[in-house]
Amino acid sequence: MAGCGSAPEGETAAPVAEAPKESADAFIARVNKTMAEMMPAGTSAAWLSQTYINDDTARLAAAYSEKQLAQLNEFVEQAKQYEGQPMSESTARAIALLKLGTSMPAPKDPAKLKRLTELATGLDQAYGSGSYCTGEGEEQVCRQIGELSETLAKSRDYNAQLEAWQGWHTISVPMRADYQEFAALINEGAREMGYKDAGHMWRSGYDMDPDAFKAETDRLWGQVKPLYDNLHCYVRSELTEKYGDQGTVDGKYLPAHLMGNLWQQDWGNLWDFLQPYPGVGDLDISKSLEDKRARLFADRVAKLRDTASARLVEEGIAADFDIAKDMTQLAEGFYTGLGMPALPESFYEKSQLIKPRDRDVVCHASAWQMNPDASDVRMKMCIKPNEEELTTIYHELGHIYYYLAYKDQPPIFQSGAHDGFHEAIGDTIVLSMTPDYLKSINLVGDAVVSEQATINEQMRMALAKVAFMPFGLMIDRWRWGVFDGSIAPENYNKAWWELKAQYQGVAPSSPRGEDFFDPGAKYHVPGNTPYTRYFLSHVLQFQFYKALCDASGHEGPLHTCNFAGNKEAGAKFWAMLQKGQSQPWQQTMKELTGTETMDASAVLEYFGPLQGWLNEQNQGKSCGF
Ligand code: X8Z
Ligand code: ZN
Repeated sequence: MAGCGSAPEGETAAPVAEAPKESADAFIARVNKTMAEMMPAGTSAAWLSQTYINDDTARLAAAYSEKQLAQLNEFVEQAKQYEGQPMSESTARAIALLKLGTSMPAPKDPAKLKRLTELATGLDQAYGSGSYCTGEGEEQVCRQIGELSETLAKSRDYNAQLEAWQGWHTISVPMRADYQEFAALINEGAREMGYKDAGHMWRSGYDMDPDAFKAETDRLWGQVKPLYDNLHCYVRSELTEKYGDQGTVDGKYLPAHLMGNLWQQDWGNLWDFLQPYPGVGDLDISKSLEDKRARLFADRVAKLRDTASARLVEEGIAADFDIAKDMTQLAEGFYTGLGMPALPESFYEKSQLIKPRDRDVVCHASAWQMNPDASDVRMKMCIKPNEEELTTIYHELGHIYYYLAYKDQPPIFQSGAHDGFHEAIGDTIVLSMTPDYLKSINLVGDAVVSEQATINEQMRMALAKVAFMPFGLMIDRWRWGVFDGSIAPENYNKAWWELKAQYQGVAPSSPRGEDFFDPGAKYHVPGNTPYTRYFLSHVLQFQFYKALCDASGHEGPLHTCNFAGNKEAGAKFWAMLQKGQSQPWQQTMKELTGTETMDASAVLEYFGPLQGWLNEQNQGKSCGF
């Protein structure tokens, strides 16, 4: 960028005695100012490229990303002259964070940088427009992720599920070569910044030694694994009951296409046959939402004089929007009930709540801060009326409220304490969605209090949270391996399925050779979003939940706590969010929870009743994978 800085490229740091012309504080002030200036146009281009997928928006998004990454490289280079210079703690932190300002470190070579941004945008759009088509000509039927996911969620037909699962995994086959090139380029960028590879860089963002960080994730997983193993064992026997020999792969693994979800990261859609005590307690939130949507549609149709089919389609779309907005407002109500501000009006005008019919978009849910003062924040989803989507809205609003809370921090500190914190905010609130709370928002009837109802509630939560944990870990175990070279391109798919077997105990029902590229069928791989954050979030959210329950004066077992409407809990949460990334996460964590370490004992405390029940159920069964 013209007029920015003076450090010549590639030269070593200035001798300690000779102070740079611009003070470190002034340098960081300039970095913040430039970041703030560049942000709106860059995020607008990125928003467009995900909500109007075509070559033009791809070109714009790549061009802005190129500018931003080149600017970042320049700042990182300039920052070198401050090594060993005296400066305030806050400036030192800002300088250290600068290098970690992207998960896509770019090579300095302009041609390579340009190529990298084109690959990244192309992969993102390829995922968003992914479509599985069968039949020819007029008979051709194409299904995108929403429809294919719905088949997995609702069909119990072995072959229909297999076709949907395999169909989605065709969309990533063409990504393989681009991903390989992409990985090599970000590795090069990371090395130029002084990291061993891109994975090493990703692991360096946690205010601790990157090797110690990896060990920390192993330790946390070790805490939860016995609970996961128990859940896996129970689910495997239920699958066997339902599908016979086809309910497992080799009697050991859960078949990838039978888990109700394309990636087996959330098993909640199998509630119909996994609920321990059928019908005890009324937790069919999806049904309530579908019914509500049907009522909204019926109300609209009742007012019509002209019921031509085109008109009905239009009213159907309007009802889809009505229910999506309704669900979003339910979630907003939780946050405002804690004393947090209402969402800006522009949120509802500018967000994408439902899937547009006229173009391809990236449906994978995300939350956006468009400008530095967070006056323009948006959510991008393709909401459908079901439980999973409702909890995703609560999740996304967690990101949005983080943006709103830290808006007064300088741009470099406008981020989560670490990325796992950002992912944990909305999920902490989801943990508070107890039957009492769900009743208060009219999604279920009167809460049933009994041991069986407790086990049902716990199972409902475990199928989402506990099932997720090994998945949260394995994705980056794969990418770290790709980046450090221990997973060679010719073994991409083999390594992927080995990790899935090892961590999740999941396997495909037929071999998935190297003619496939199954990692590309998960958004965060083509989207280049680091994934360990979600694993960490699944530990942190239970710690945050416990701390907020304590703040609210909750008494009794942890899983019964609902802190909705509690202003003390809200104030504590908001205070944490306001800190952003301005201090090491350990400090932020201590202010909320009283401890500086991540720890899964709150997960185990929460699921205490279920763990006991599973132990009984699994007696005499042979478990393990
Ligand atoms: O990607 C997400 C969010 C956006 S940050 C919808 N999640 C992970 C996923 O879907 O794979 C939330 C849980 C895990
Ligand atoms: Zn998220």
